[in-house]
Amino acid sequence: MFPETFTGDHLIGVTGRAFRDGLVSVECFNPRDFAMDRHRTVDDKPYGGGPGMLMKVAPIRKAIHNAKEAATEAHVSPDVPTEASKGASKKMLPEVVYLSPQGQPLTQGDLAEWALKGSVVLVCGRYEGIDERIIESDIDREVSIGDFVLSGGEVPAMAVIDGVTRLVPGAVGDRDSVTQDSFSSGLLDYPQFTRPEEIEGRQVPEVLLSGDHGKIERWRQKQALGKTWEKRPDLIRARSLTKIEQQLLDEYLAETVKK
Ligand code: 4GY
Repeated sequence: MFPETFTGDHLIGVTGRAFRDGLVSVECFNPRDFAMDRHRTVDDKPYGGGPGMLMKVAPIRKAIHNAKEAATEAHVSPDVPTEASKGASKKMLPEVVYLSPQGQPLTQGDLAEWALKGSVVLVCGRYEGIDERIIESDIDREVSIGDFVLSGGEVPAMAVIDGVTRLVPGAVGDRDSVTQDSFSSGLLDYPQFTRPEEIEGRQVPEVLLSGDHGKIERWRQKQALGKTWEKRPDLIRARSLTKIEQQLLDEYLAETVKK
């Protein structure tokens, strides 16, 4: 309902560049453009009463269907072509994603999937949301960006667009910074340091000044494991550790208890 949000004019940095270069694009389908009455009504009352309004069913459904149709053009199958499928252009439908606090947590894997597939339909709710039957019939997946409530789905959609954009080949100069970033490994990032060497008595860890790249890599892996264990133990539980990783984490814990 607020297409002005998605012009991309405000975008800076890698996402702004990717938009201007046409590596990614956003097309908006405004429910109001599909409203038939003379007031172009897009809201409706909830059955059972209570505060607030819901999105009117027909306009949001028509907007979703039109978006799906348009996105089908841009959509590519991520499948590696086989002898059988070669040339046979399968009409792949884009995933229709509804952003809401009731959704499953958004993951880096979701973003990677949508970047690879070439298109995704993001449904931005307003008011108190949409009729449950639309979720059942027209939404493939309900996804949340966190346990808090915003006033509409536009900001969550922008978060998705930003996260997908930096995974689009060519959008970020250094591919390594994308493949090595936090969560690709299922762990938090290791701590980072820049100049000066000392800030109010706090020194840059000596190993980072050593020039020994093997040692630095080992230290960073150990830090990533240790920090994740401290700050997000749920991520450690969700992931099995290799023998080497377990050993590094044990070392981190032994070294940290000392201090
Ligand atoms: N949190 N994660 C979120 C949100 C706003 C009423 C439905 C969230 O994804 N979306 O808070 N969305 C609501 C507002 C309609 C979307």
